[in-house]
Amino acid sequence: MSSAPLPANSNNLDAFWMPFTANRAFKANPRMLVKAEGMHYTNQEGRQILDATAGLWCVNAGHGRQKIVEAVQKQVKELDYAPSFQWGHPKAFELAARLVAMTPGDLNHVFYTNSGSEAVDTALKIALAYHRARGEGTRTRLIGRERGYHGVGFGGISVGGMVANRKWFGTALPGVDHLPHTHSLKDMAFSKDQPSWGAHLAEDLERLVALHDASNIAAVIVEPVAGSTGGLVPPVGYLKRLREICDKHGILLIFDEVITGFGRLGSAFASEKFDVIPDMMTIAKGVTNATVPMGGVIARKGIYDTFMNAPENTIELFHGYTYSAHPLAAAAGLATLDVYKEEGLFQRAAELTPYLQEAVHSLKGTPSVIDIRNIGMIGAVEMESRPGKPGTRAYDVFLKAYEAGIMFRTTGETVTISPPLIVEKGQIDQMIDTLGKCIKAAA
Ligand code: PXG
Repeated sequence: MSSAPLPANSNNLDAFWMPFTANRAFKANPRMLVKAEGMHYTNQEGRQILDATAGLWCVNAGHGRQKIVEAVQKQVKELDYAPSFQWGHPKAFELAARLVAMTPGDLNHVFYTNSGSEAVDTALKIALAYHRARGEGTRTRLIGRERGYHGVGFGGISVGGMVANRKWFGTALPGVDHLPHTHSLKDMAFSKDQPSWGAHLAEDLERLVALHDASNIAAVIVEPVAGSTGGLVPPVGYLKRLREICDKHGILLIFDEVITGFGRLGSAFASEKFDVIPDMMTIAKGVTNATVPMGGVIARKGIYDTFMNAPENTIELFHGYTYSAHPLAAAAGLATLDVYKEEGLFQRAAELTPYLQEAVHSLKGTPSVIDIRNIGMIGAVEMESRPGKPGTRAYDVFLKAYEAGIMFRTTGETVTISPPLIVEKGQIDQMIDTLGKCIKAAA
């Protein structure tokens, strides 16, 4: 049964059970990345791969940024770890202050996690505890949305709306409902930026209130732009309407800004871009440029203040992680925010948006392409499935593009582009040109 450990240089790829990966296909034909700098990865064969997806929507300032690398190196020597339960370290507070200075309204308090999934579960727990602390403990129901992705914790898959992420894992959280997703090929195919159709879909929240009564509903969570299910852009007026209905019924509104935060839409956060202030927002990914894992929940003042009514020596919220506010993550976060600011990367993303928009929409008319969507530095190209073989066309495009030296992401039959915000126009051209060729080749 047990065997001797394999030598370190062995090519055995068996032991690592890879996440969200076709393990056997990958291990038969690995795409191994060994270096990254700027806009490029280098694979094990020494080939350069242009990063059209900022890793997994997270390396917004590009790879191997010296300032961030040095900050982490310095930090690991100075203070490798400090607990955040009943202890603190200065950079955790400094980063929180910097973050809340970037958020709109009174989104003034940061609760640190290590990932987006933990941020989502944390936000849902805060919502429940908040209502209870106010004496409205019957507000327990949570509302997500079809085609939403909120990570892989039990909370996240419960409010999430991706069937493959849910169907294997039992009943998940009870008391969860879903709003309809906002995508309709018939009504919005090839829309540029926000589609004009679809704001009325927010009214479905009124139906759920009528069904359950507002006194039983704690929170609504949505991605301002649904990333993982293929760049679904919110219809004009939709998010504002959700905000209004939540306000009317005392329901908390949570924006999952794990992808939309830190410049992806040409603003610090989607809440700023869409001029809608949620009660809580979740962050992760771009907060540290993905150099060190970190996530968080940013809550409005009124939520934080509600918890601060307990006697002074009691713990107000029984929640947290060993690595909440890890010093390396805090150091990476501070340096990352410096880089964003010094290089004006959010502004740069806003300025490049029309270019990416025209580039991605130039693929209209390519055989099999049935929709193209874009907002900020997100582009998505959806193809028709091959009869009886859903998903295979996009997977082929993904593999062909890798051979051609580009990293894309796919979901279903959609290919998404979400490059680091340092991308050059010529590199956008290269991405689109390669994508067009690969789509044709995958006919
Ligand atoms: N919320 C949103 C909106 C996300 O996009 C998470 C939560 C979970 O974050 P963590 O850090 O726990 O993974 C995410 C993550 C893709 C892709 O290809 C997207 C994510 C992760 C991996 C792949 O679209 N988003």
